[in-house]
Amino acid sequence: MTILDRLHRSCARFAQKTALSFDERHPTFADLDGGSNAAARVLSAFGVKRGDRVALYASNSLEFVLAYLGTLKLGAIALPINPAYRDAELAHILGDATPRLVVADRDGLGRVDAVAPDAVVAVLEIERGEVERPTTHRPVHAFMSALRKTGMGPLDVTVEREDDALLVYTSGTTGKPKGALLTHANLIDNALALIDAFGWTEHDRLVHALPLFHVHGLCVALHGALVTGSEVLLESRFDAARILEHLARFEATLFMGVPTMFSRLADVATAVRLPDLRLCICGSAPLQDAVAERFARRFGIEPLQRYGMTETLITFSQRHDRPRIRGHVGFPVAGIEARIVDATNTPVADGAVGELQVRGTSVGRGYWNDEAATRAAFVDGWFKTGDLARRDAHGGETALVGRARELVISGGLNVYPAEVEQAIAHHPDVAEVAVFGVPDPDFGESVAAAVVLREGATLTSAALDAFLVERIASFKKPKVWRVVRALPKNAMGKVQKDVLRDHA
Ligand code: MLC
Repeated sequence: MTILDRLHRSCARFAQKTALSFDERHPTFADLDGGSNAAARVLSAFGVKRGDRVALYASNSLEFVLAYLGTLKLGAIALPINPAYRDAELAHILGDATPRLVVADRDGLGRVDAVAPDAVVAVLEIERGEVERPTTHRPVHAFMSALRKTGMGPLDVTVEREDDALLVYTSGTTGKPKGALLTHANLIDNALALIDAFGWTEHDRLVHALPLFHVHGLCVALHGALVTGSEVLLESRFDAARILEHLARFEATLFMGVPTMFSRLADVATAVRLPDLRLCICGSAPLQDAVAERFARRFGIEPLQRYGMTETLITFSQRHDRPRIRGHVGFPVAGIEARIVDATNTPVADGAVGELQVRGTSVGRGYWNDEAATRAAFVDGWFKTGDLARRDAHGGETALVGRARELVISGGLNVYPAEVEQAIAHHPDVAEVAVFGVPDPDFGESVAAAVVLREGATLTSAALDAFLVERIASFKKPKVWRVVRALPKNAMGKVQKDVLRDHA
């Protein structure tokens, strides 16, 4: 069984029910099924075959959903890319994943053209309103127009559980994003496990304000809705006041988000009440108790916490029918085993802190084109999460207490300092740089940088910020800059980021 089989089942049961609302359009489950069949045919006409990668370089839209499902229906691999990525990040991903086709919106199109003029055969433009003549040398095809002219009947392609389905690039420890590969089995098994943990049924109504280009929005939110046959209001972006209004008007029963979203929702100054909302699910970053408290006080709902990673999908969750303990992420979901180990990979006793390792149905194969990174990610078949965890006494809930690796999670987005350090180090006036995370009231954590300038250089933080604009996605740019005379180092010559963090 795959997500596609379950989508098919939802279509058979709820053919005429609205599946998804976006931008004044309200396709039914039958429309989604037919539309994604047509999308598969359009992609196939461009030569996309089983195993090929199809890049989806765009923000949320109905077209994104159709192109994604169409890709899966061909047995091809969907490659969602954050549209915030700048030239270097995009060039790396396109060069590494070598997609046969890129589906992009207008902005994305120009960027693909600039960074990969020859790497990609064709580009399908997601039209929004008027289509102007594109400024590209390569043939550009209007996706929705092509879709309307194409047959909606089922395709003669069989997709197996072990087929690769999804390739998502995550910020890399070594400075370059790495592609985490997930199979159809990973996707469906995790969707079913989460549906059980959340008590999700066809009667639920989800306001979906997460980006579809990450696994939270795609695999947790969208897959769950397609599999259960529940209705979704898809948002193009997160705007707290607007989302609150939509939650009320749509009579949403479910909402999912990253901690920043819960924090911003709790701060909206309106009297809106949400009597239909039964469950709010928070993940992708640690939820601070204070944020949970503010949200619970405002809306009378304690967010349910779950834990995951792109590479493993969601491996821990609290349950909808059990009390929620703040600062905890519940238990391993169905199909997942977990252990907490010391530096020799020996399990520690309950109550002790160690690295969390997981294995089971949703843990992906590893990294695309990178056997060394894949080998390093696993030990004896266990995936090393790099997160430090503690299981409460007597096999109770697990709490995440820190990270074994340097990683900043800003508003639910992963940023590895090495990647930002490399970008800053390219500036000719920079002698040394260290990037680290600092607490942030909105994003939970944000990126900070300490820079040592070359002799005689007089660089301002504004100039450094401007230097980074076209080099890295803006969410990775430091929000706090310090120009320092020297970086604090230990006896081994390693930069003491905890010292920098304390100063910042
Ligand atoms: C936006 N900005 C951020 C940021 N998001 N800066 C730091 N951290 C972030 N997370 C910056 C932009 O770069 C921009 O800067 C400015 O804020 C305005 O951009 P925006 O797009 O209008 O921001 P906003 O809508 O406010 O976005 C905030 C957000 C968004 C929280 C809604 O970041 C978001 O959707 N986060 C969710 C990410 C997610 O889905 N993660 C799941 C990964 S999967 P400038 O300089 O250009 O003005 C995973 C596995 C799991 O982790 O377990 O789920």
